[in-house]
Amino acid sequence: MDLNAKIYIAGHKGLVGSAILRKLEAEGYTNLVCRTSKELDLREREAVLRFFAEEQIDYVFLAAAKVGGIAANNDYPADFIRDNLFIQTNVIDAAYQYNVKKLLFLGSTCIYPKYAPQPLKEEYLLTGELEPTNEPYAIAKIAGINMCKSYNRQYGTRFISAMPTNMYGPNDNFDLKSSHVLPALIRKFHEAKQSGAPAVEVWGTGTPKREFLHSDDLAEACLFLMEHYEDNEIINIGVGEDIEIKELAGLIKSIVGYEGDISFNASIPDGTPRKLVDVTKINSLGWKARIPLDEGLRSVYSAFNQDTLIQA
Ligand code: GFB
Repeated sequence: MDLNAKIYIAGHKGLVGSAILRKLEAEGYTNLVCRTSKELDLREREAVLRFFAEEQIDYVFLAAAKVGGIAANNDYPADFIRDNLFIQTNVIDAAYQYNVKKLLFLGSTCIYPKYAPQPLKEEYLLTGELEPTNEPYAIAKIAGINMCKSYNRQYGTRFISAMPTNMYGPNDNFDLKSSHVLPALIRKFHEAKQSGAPAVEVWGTGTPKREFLHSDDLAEACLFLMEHYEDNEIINIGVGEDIEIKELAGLIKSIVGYEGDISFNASIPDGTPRKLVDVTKINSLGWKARIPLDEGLRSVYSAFNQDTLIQA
């Protein structure tokens, strides 16, 4: 990508898109195009086509999606499948119609079967049943992957798909009902420390394992793939290491400096028991995650703490 190529970052206000935007700016890209969801509702086909017609975009990072943690996915299945199908279909099709040079579509590791062998190799896609709590979201993402592949096959486009593992970083969602586990636990331990609550409730049994990738690492990987990856098949982005939820809770508890207890509410679903990605493919191309979880957690907590001080 030339430094003056016109690059559209769809979803630039979110965890992933904002990290990609920061990375592109830091690398010296000057012609970056962004729209908030108020300015451009990506679920509206006509609006998206108009936007692509006006802007004549060269490259697209498709990081816009309706995302959420286990509870949001479980409670709003229709919203997750509908909004994601609309967003990705409109952007991918407009990118084809207006001759975008290359597009990166971001999926998720929930596209892999619930009981797939670990670590998750790219070829395990569509080899078994999905995890029910996020099946609608996963099916939308699988449709996006297939759309990229099919457009490449039929129309000769260059649309690539990457599957990042669970992510965290600046601009995450800290709302307890809709967030992912990591920001939820940061907030829960922080608030329990402030209020002197005797215990923090962690959902599920605490035994599932998850892998956590800092969004700055992810952004670097996205740029790397945009520059070096041409394959039609998906590629994982991850760290290659995972941690039990109860261990994560212990780590956040100590970073926050909370001294009470941890309780587990097993009436809330655990979701997939484990989803560690195999990163052999991306590592062998020359990219590796750099930010250790402990360091990433400290920086996220320090930013969260500062924000809450400013708001108070
Ligand atoms: O991050 P999370 O919501 O999503 O939950 P998934 C991960 C694990 O942490 C689950 C447990 O076993 C949760 O039960 N957990 C413990 C908590 N305490 C909490 C809490 O306070 N809040 C939350 N949210 N979880 C999502 C998918 O799956 O991950 C999406 O639903 C997507 O489709 C995304 O793939 C990356 O990792 O289970």
